[in-house]
Amino acid sequence: MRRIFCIIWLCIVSIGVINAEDGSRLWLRFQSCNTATLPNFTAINGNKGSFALQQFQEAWSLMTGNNLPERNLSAGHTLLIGTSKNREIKKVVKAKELKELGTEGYIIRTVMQGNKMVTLVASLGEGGLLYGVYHLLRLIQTGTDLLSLQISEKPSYDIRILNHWDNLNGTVERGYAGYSIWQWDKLPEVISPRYKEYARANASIGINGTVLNNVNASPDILTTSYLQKVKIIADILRPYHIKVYLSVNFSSPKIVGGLSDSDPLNPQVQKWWHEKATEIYRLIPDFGGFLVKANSEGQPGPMDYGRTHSDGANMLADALKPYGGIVMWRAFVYNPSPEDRAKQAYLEFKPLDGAFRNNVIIQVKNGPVDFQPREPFSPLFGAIQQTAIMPELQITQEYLGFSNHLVFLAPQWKEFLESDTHCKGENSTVAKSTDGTIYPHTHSAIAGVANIGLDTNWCGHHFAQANWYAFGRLAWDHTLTAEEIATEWIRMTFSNEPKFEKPVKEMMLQSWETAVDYMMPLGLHHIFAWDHHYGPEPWCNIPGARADWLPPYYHNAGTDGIGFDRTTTGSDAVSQYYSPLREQFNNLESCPEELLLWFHHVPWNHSMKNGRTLWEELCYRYDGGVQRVREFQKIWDRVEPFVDSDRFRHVQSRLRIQSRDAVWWKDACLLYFQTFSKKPIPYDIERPVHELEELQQIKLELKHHN
Ligand code: GCW
Repeated sequence: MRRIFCIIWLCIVSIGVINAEDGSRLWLRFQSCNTATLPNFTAINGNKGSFALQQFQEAWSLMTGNNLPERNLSAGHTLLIGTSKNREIKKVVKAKELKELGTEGYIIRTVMQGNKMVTLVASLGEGGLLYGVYHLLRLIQTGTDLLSLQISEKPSYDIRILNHWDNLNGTVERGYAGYSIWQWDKLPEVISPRYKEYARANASIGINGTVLNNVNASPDILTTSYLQKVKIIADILRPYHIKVYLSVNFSSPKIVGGLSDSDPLNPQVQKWWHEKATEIYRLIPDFGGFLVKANSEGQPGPMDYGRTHSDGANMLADALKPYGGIVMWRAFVYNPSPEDRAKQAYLEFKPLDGAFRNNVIIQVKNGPVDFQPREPFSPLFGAIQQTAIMPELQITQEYLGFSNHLVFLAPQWKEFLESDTHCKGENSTVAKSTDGTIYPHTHSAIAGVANIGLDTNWCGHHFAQANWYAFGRLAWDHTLTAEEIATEWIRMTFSNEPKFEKPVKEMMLQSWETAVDYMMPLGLHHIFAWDHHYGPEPWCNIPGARADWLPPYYHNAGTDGIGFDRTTTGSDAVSQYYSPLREQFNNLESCPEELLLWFHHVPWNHSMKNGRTLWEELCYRYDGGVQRVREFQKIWDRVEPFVDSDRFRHVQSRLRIQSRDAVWWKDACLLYFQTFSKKPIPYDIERPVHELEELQQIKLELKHHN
């Protein structure tokens, strides 16, 4: 009777909560009226004081209103959570099995012991146990049958890390969800409850590292007073198995340390870094290491002293080495030179392959230019072999409509990770060339530029939470499909109701290609408005600005056609790829149409595979993007009965913005490119509703936090 009462009470409470959903609980709502999907656990057992066990209890009590009684295996269904040292675990799981999965891997299994049913979560380490517990909780939340579980998992990448582009003054570069969650001015005294919630959310998806500050790094972060603040955050994150890392400014020895320079070959400079490392590790014994943007977009670096990237990275690596720290050295470099920007990172880093210490990882953006809506993979993947190399993905939507547009990025990241580099023949995917399969190194890693801020719903747009979630899940297991990830996320964040899940999933899975179509189809790139990157400005021409910061550099539209010629007779970027890719990209006929204007300058009359001319196809792509956003609006309106009103209205309103923006993109790009193609927009396509001149006047006053 009490139980029934409790369930009814919970349902009433839940309904109340449903009306007041604000997204703050992310995918960890642990709210269940649907007792049919709850497992019939009667007891819990495990390592005394285990953090993972506590985490389970917390979630369980949110779902049921009760804690599970902690007792030995007894009649009924016991949940057993323990490391390989636990006696009960030892009885059922072979030590060898756990060893093979490493300290972060885990086993979840249902076993019968006589008439007793046991569901166990086992791992070599506490980290693995935590991940196992969150896996089990995910199964419960998504309504999975738990009667015969046989799961064993280990992560695809060793280091699964977020990069915050958060400045010490609380602003976030390319952040669209409010101010930084790190409240430096209040630390170390005042500790925001968000730190813990952040840690738990990341742990639940397998993220085990975070870089707290912007790669455009303030040297202040290495001052003793900031390090004491960093220590507080590290202490909070530690139980969640998350290590703290910092972005460092290469000129720190000079600026913070008062030395005459920051030359990596200067013994005084080396000594300064060693001492700094010692100071950091005294405060934070498990400190992860440094992330460095050097000699890139005006940041200082070893080349200021005539040294190389490897000189710089190795010096830092040597300082961190005694403590087990690593250096993530970014390859995002390009200079205002006549050389095609897309080629420059490769030209600078390929010759240095093998020149780095084994605690250095080269961090490379997914594409060769800069997080564009769609890019081919960077040719450095597969080409760097003797040094570890890690992908950098952008979770924050700098180039995808900020937090106004619904764009689910898992399909983009899957396309990238599954791209075949051909570095060791067929099936040498980017994933395999970075996760240690093809080139085993001391560490494998993947980074995502965070989209997290102080907004109540963390990410600005409720659906942007899905990108944080997807990054974690793919870093853990890059073989998951975008659809699997969307299913999990929808069920936990919104609802298990099929009438909600199915259409919303379809919308999410189409959303990236849709945004590509209404922004930059067929391989177009970087035709954004100046500096803030919101909205179209393909005509943008600022006198005196660097050519490679201006759209015409990338689209090259003229009466003869459009696109960047990167073939062997153009910039020859194609030759940075392995055969047969380079030949495939080089040839207009075999180049994938999705990347056509990335690699080729193509006449307006060029015949596409579907028989349309390039101009016509461009028009249909833009229009298709607009039409699909309108479909998204309809899908969302139809699922209203299954969503709480706050989140419903919020997303509905954002979709309206997205729809208007899509039309803006289409009209701006088609009317502008039409001045070159001089051809009519096919007559079955919706007519532009703006004048080109009117669109060219738009100058958004967007705050750009630097
Ligand atoms: O895409 C560009 C962004 C910069 C960013 C830079 C980088 C942190 O516009 O804001 O700076 O990339 O990745 O270093």
